[in-house]
Amino acid sequence: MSQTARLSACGSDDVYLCASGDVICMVQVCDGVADCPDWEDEAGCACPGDTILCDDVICIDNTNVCDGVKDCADGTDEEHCGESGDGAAAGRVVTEDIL
Ligand SMILES: [Ca+2]
Ligand SMILES: [Ca+2]
Repeated sequence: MSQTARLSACGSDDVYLCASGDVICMVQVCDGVADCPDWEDEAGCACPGDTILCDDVICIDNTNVCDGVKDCADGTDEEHCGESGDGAAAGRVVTEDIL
């Protein structure tokens, strides 16, 4: 879809400019899907419900935490498995009942 078509699809002026120059709709910001090439539109968003922040950029389902597979590029979802209490990084919500 061309930038112009995208803009008209968004309606009004509710658009977000990615650092890459791509234009997305404001409703696509923090919707859990990467619309900017570098996930920029999802950076800094609070993760909804049953998800955790991954790489400080994206949210992954917390059923993917400590499942033995690295879902985060840096493996943070597998990093603190088996540790207790303050082993978890600040801001990450890792519940005990995910198994
Ligand atoms: Ca998005
Ligand atoms: Ca995982």
